[in-house]
Amino acid sequence: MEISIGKVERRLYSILESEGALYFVLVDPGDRDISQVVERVGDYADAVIVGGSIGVSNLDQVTREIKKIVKDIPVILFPGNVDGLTPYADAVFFMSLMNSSNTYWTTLAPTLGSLTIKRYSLEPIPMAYLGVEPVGRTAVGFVGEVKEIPQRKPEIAAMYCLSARYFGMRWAYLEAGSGAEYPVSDEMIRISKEISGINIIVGGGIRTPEVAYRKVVSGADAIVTGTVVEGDPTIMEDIRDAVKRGGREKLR
Ligand code: 1GP
Repeated sequence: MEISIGKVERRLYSILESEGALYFVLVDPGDRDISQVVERVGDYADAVIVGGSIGVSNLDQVTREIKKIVKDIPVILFPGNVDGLTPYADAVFFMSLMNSSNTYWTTLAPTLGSLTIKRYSLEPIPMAYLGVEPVGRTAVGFVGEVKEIPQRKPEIAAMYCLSARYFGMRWAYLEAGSGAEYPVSDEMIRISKEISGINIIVGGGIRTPEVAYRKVVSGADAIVTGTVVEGDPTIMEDIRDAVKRGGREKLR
C-alpha cells in the first residue's frame, strides 16, 4: 500500500517553498476566551492548531466554530491525549512524545488514537514531539512525564530530530511548553536543523516578533504561538511579518 502525503501537508510544503517559513497559531479549547484569536487567525496564520494538555470537553463544537470562521486555512489537531480528536478538523499531528519516560506518551496514546483518526478521515502528519527545558515546569512536561532535553546540550535535541527522521517522521516539534519562561535556544534549533534536515516546528515561550524572527533564521521551519496571542490578538500580524521576513532571508 502506498502511503502518500496528504493535502494539508502538501500545502504546508508549498508555502515553505515560496515563503521560507510557516506561522501556526495554537488555540487551546480549554482556555477561557479564544473568540478574539479565532476571529483574526484566518488573516495571519498558515494553519490553526487545536489542542492542549489538560483535557478537552467541547472539542467538536469549538473545532466546528473555528473551521467556519477561518474558512480556507487548515485546522490541524494537536492532541494532548486520545480525547483530542474530532472529525471536524482537516489533519492531525500524529505524534510521539519521544522523550517521555512513559511509553503511554511515546507510543500507546497514538496507537489508541490511530483507528479513530482513520474513521474520522483525518490526515495524519507524522511528528516527533520533543520536550525541551524548561518544559518540566509547564503543563505538558508534567502531564507527559517528559525527561526534558537540557538547553546546554543542544546536540541531544539534534539526535532526537535525526532519529525521528530515520523513523520516517517528517516533522519535529521542539517544545519549551506553553507559557515557558524562555523559548528553545537559537543554537539548539540551528544544530537540530543542520544535523537532521527534518522540518522543525518551534514553540513555547515565544512572545515577540523579534524572537520569532531569530528562531526562523536559526533554522525553524514553523513557529507556534499560543499564550501571547491570547493576551493580545493584534500581535499576530507583527509575528507573521517577522516569521515571513525570516523565511525570505533563508530563501535568498
Ligand atoms: C505550546 O508551543 C506551544 O504547545 C505554544 O506555546 O503558549 O508559550 O506560545 P506558548
